[in-house]
Amino acid sequence: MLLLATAVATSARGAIIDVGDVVRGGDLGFFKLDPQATYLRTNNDPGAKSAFPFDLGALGISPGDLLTLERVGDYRYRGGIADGDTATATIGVFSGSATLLGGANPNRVPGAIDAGTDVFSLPTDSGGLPTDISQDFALTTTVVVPTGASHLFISPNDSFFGDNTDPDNDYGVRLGTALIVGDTANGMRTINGGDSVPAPGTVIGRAAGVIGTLNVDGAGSALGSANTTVGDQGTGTLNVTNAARVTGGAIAVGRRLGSDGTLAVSSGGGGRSDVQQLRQSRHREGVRFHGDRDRERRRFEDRDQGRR
Ligand SMILES: [Ca+2]
Ligand SMILES: [Ca+2]
Ligand SMILES: [Ca+2]
Repeated sequence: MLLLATAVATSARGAIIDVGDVVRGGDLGFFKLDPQATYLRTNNDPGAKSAFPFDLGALGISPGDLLTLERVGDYRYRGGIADGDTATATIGVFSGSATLLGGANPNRVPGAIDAGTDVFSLPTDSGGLPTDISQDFALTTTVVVPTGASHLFISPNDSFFGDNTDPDNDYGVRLGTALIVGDTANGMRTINGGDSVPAPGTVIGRAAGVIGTLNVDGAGSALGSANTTVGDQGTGTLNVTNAARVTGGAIAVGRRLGSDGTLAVSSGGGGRSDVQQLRQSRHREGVRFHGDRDRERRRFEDRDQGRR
C-alpha cells in the first residue's frame, strides 16, 4: 500500500517535503520527577511517596503511539555526604487506570500492562522483600503505548526512596511522540534548503514490509533527534548529503530481525556532511546493530571522508 498524499511545508530558508505515510512527532515537554516517589513496593520506608499517574489522554497520547521517554538530569540515591547527585536509573510502567495501591503491596499497579524492554528492580533495602514486576521497562527508550493503557507511572530504580534527593532540582522526564517516516505504509521525508527539524525520536521504516526514506540535504539542513532508528521492522534509509547534519543521541540501524537499514553519508558540492552520533559511535556504541541473522543484508555506508 502506498499513500500518495503529499504535504509540503516551506519556511524562509528551506522545505520539508512529505510523501506518503509520514507521522509528525512532537515534544510534549519536560516533567519534573520527585526522586522519593515510586510505584514499586516499599518496606520500612516512611519517606517514600506515591508515583504520579501521568494521564496519557490528557497529554494527547493514545495506545499504538510511539512514545519517547527521555530521562533528564539525575538524583542522589542516598543521604551520605560522599554520594553525589549522579544517579540516573529510571523505570516506568503503563496502566489501564490511575490506581496505585499502598507501598506494602508487591504489585502496586493493579492495571499494569507490559511494554518495552523488561527491567529488574532490586529487593527492598529493609527486609529484602521482592519488588520486581514483569510489566515495567527502563528509560530512556522509545516504546509503543500498549493497548488499554491510560496512565503511566515513573520511578527511580531504587530499593529505598525516603533518602533520595535532587539537590540541583533537574531530575525529570521529557515526553514526546516520534517522527515516523514510513509507519504502516511507505513514506518519504526530505529536509532541504537549510531547514531544521527537531524531533524527540525518529523512526524510519517502522512496520514490516514498509519502506521509509529520510533525506537531509544541503548546507544548514538538519535533523535533531534524541534517538533515531533506521529500519525498525521495515526498510529504512537515512541519506545525509551535501553538508547536511544529523545531531542527537544514538542511531540504531536495522533494529529488529528482518529489518533493513541503510545510513548513507556523503559530501558534495555543498561541503562535508556530518552525522554527530555516527562519528562518536564508530568508536563507542552509538550505532547499534540488532538481528544478527540479517546482518549480512545490511548495507552500512559511510562515504564521507573515508571514515570506516
Ligand atoms: Ca539532580
Ligand atoms: Ca535511596
Ligand atoms: Ca521489572
